[in-house]
Parts: sequence; structure tokens; C-alpha cells
Amino acid sequence: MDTAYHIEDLISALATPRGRGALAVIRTSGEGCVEVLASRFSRPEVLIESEGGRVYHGWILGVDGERIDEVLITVFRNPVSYTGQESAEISCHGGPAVVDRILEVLRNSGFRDAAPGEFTFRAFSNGKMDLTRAEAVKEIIDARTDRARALAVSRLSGSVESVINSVKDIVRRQSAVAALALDYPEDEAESVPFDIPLIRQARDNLSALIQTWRTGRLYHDGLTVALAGPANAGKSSLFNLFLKEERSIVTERPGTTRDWLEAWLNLDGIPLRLVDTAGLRRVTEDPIEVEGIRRTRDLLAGSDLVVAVADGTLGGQAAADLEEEELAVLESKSDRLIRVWNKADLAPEGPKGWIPVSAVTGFGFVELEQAIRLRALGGAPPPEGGAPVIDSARQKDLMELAVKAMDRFLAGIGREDQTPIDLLSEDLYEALDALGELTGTVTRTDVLETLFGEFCVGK
Ligand SMILES: Nc1nc2c(ncn2[C@@H]2O[C@H](COP(=O)(O)OP(=O)(O)OP(=O)(O)O)[C@@H](O)[C@H]2O)c(=O)[nH]1
Ligand SMILES: [Mg+2]
Repeated sequence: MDTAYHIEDLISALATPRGRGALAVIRTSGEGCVEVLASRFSRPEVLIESEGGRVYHGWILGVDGERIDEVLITVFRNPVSYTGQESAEISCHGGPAVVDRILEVLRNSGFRDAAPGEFTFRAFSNGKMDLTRAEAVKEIIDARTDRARALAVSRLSGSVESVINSVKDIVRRQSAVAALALDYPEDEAESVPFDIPLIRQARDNLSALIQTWRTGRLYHDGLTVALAGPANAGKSSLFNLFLKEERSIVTERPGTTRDWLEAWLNLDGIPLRLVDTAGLRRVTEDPIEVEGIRRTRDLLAGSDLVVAVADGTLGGQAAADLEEEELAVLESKSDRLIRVWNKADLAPEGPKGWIPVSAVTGFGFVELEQAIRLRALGGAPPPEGGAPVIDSARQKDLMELAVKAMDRFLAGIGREDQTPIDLLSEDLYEALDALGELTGTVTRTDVLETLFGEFCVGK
């Protein structure tokens, strides 16, 4: 994205998905874009005279004056726009041919194609949002469930930004205290009036925010849960029960599922990638099944949770078989294992630690869902709406840097032999730098390129 950071260019892009639809929206931005657009509009004067925040009906015209499509154009004047620049949005008919022609007209009039995330980058550059909010824009688009959306919206509303800013504010003030003390070098750290409890509080607030990352990732990325077990245990039946449809083939013959199948579900707002796998059988000659089993083992190794399914009708032996075969594969991840005693409608009671379930009657299904939810959240309660929860690894890493620097400062202050004030001051600066990079007040170009490069075009 070489040219992405020339924020004076006129840019345009399709902001809605490509394909057929009632409407498509083409977005444009850049100082002077409305006047250029007016030269291709059937009513140029209304656009040019517009004070912004209004919608105009008319036609987009080709170079020779040919009518290309009937559209609505919304005009935004600087700075009351998403990008903070003069902008306009064209709502046209949602067909690929229409969109391509309009984009071509724009290209011929002086617009260039926008790079991914370039509109949001401009919003950031023009001070419309900090980086935590800019990242939230992408996270809202990526949200797979309503809960994930709500968490991202809270970030967009500034829930994370406000915690960071308050911490930054405290560190900055203490940094000023240190700077003042440095002017009088005879002062020793002990006599410098730092507000230690305040710094400690700020450090703890930041640390609490870091703790939310695991939950944030969970709601953003989702969780891969594999159903595993010996052939015929009822994995595919359970898979279908989760999906509430007959997706996977179920038969009474062992070895029905040869390849794995996956589907996305919503478990109380947690995006769940559920995988049905081939049964793990000890001996089989069938090369297709052998390959299926190999794939199952790979898959189990890469899953967040594994639901081990036993055929309860086989009695205690079923569990023993499972221990031998699957648990060997999962040895290193026993905390990610949930044991299900299936066919409980026919089977005698299972061993301790196994959840009795019937894929046929639905018995025990609620308990199974609850077990998955508990493991997924690692004991943490589901996040409340509006609470700041981070989901960016970039933000987490920078917060950790800041906390470490603050810890060094606090340890230095507490030491008997007194760390020199200039070193203490360095620690505070380091914390400030990390926080500045987090919100984007101090940011390297390569960081910005990576961050905005992950957006879709038109956003
Ligand atoms: N009574 C009863 N039968 C079940 C239950 N779950 C599965 N079955 C039956 O068990 C047989 C095997 O079920 P599947 O879901 O195909 O088992 P699977 O684990 O996917 O088997 P493979 O794909 O061969 O590894 C079918 O005849 C199902 O109807 C259950 O909870 N109760
Ligand atoms: Mg199956």
C-alpha cells in the first residue's frame, strides 16, 4: 500500500460486498472530491452548493454525457464526515456492471482506487479516532455473533481508549514530577513527591484490561471444538444435534464419517467451529479410513477443545477403549477434554466425570453446552455489555510493556538504596511510549501499514 498515506489524493472504492443486490455504496473522500464528482453528475450545481449532510438525487454521467445510473449522492463537508475530510457516498443500483462503470468514471475524473482501510486511516490521521477505535471498526465488521459485535462497539465508543487515556494521564503527571525533581539533582528519590498509590492503581487498571484479552479473542476468533471417539459412538449424531439439521451422515455402520466436516455455531455469543471427525479405530485396512484417522489426529492436536464421545451401550469397556486410543493423542491437553457418555437412553450409567448424553433424545445436551461454555471462558464470567474488553494482540503487547515499565518504577521507588531519579523517569517515559503507540499518538509507519492493511477496501 505504497500510496495509502497520501491523504490529499481523491480516493474511491466500493464499500459494500461485490455482487448483485438492491443497492451498492461507493465511497469517495478527499478535499475537492465533491466538485470533481459534480462534473459527472446530472445536477452539478446542487452538489457544489451543498453545505453537507444532505442527499441528492440524479444521474451519474459518462464522459460523453451518457446516463450510467440513477443514484443518490450524500455529501459530507470537512470535518463532519467519517474521514474528517470532504467526502461523498454514491448509492447506486447493486449490480457489478453498474459499479464497475461508475468506478471507471471516477477513475477517469481523477479519483484513484482506495487501499484497504484507507478511509479509516484518514479518520485516524485527521484525529477522528484513536487506534483502539480504528481497530474496533474492523472488529465490528469481523464480528460473527451479537456478543462479539457488542464488545467491539464498546471499544468503538471509547471504552478502551478512556482507560488508556486515564492511565496515560497519571503517568504523564508523575513524569512531570520526575522532570521537576531532575532540575534539582540534589533531591533524592525518596523526597520526590510521587503519588505512588495513584501509579499503583493505574498499573492495576491496565493489568485488569490485559486480563480481558483471552475473552476478547474468544469472542472474536471463536473456538474450535472437535467431536472425537471410536467409530459408531455417535459423533455425527451429536454434530447434527448441535446444528439442528441432518448435516453429517449417520448410519449404524462403524466408519461412516471418512473426512472431517465443520460448521459454525453461536453458543451464547461465542462463535463455535464444531468439527465432526472420522472415528478412531485401531485396525482398518481401508486406505480412505486410514487417511481419515490420520486427519482426525492432526485436527485434534489443533483444536481448542475436544469432546470425547464414548458409546455408553458398550459399558465400562467403551471408556477404557477411549482412554487407550484418544487420550493418548490428547495427553498434553487433558484440560481441553470434555467426556461424553453417549447413547444414555440405552446405556447403563457411565463412569465418574463423563457427561451422560443422548444424541437421539437430546438428553444431557444442555449440560454438554454448559461444559463447553465453562471451559471456553476458563472460569471467567461472560463479559458484560459496555465493559472494556480488548481483543487486539498489538494492544495487549503494548499494555504489557507499559505494566512492566511501571513495575520497574514501583520497585525502584521501593528500594532502600534508591534508584536514581533519572532512571525512574526513564521507566515512566517507557510506559508513556508504549501507551502512546497503543492509541497512535506515537506510531511507526510500518505498524500503521500492517494495521490498516488488514481492513477491507472501502472501509
Ligand atoms: N440409541 C441411541 N443411538 C444413537 C445415539 N447416538 C447415535 N446413535 C446411533 O449410533 C449409530 C452411529 O451413529 P453415528 O452418529 O453415525 O456415529 P459416529 O460416531 O459418527 O460413527 P463413525 O462416523 O462411523 O465414526 C447410528 O445408528 C445412530 O443412530 C444415541 O444417543 N442413542
Ligand atoms: Mg460419523
